[in-house]
Amino acid sequence: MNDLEPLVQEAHADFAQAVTPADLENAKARFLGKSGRITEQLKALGALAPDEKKARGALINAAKQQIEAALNARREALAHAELQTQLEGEALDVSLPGRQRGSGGLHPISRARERIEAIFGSMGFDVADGPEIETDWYSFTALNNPENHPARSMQDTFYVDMKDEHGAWLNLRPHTSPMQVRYARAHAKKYEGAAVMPDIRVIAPGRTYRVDSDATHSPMFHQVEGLWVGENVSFKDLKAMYLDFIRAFFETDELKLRFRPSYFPFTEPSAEIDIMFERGPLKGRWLEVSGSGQVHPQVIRNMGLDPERYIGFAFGSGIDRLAMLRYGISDLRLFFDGDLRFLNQFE
Ligand code: 2NM
Repeated sequence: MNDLEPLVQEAHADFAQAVTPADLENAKARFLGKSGRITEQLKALGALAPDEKKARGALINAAKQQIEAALNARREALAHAELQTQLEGEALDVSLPGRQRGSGGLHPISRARERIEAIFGSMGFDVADGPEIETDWYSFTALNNPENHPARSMQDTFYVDMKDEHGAWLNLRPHTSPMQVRYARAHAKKYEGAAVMPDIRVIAPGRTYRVDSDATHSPMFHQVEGLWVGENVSFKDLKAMYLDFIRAFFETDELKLRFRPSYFPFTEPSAEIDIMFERGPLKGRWLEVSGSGQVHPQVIRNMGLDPERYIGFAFGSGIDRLAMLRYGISDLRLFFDGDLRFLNQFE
């Protein structure tokens, strides 16, 4: 061991302590810089005798090379560590699914509505849609809802802070029947004075609103109402038509239907329509799927038609409820949460 050995050790220790390239360059200057420790040693050579100079010079050079080697090793180590940190920071998990532009899909209620429209379309029904903000006359009066009927109260119907030309508050339609009345009036007007009027066959699907909110009621829900008016229409037409529809909708003929007496202001007589599956998970229970009835003569009159000549049948079903039954959904609110984990199942 020579007297320069501790200096080499010291350089090793200093370089090891450097954690950034700048630290390392400072440490380098302390040993190899203009007034560094090795440089000092080399300067001191001048004072030595020529024969001593050669041996001492070789020793100093050897120490210098060792220090330079240590410096380079540390430089590489720091560069490697820096690269490592950078790579970790930019780490890519190649096992993750790629980010794609979703293709999107129809909401289950829209799918159910489109099925309903296609089925009724194939049976010769027109599809009508119209305003969701309605006048008092179309939502209630035309439909034979008496002035003091609870449906007209603030607890049942949403009102808009705006009045119509008769001074009555506008409302968010509580059913799609106003659209049936609008459609029937336009139809009646079109054939006014004609010898014969083609039957009115129309469905009105769409958003409806009522002050109600729990697991089976949403303040906004969807209805489809159907109307068939003609000179020679009967309850059996309603029954056959609805049975065809419901069997097509659920894609099964193993399904029974019954009418159960009920009450609606706009129909007389009125009935609930229940269905029972003879197969599958819902087998054996009567399920209420619709209201229905013979359109009240006063409503026929409000459609611009003579109730002595024309007879009408109508039904009203909840699209949400039909979709729940078809897709096996237990909570109505899932439709309106917008949770993609739920919605993506219907693509
Ligand atoms: C229902 C039940 C029974 C209905 C009546 C009419 C119209 F416009 F003709 F008067 N449209 N829909 C009706 C009849 C709706 O929903 C439970």
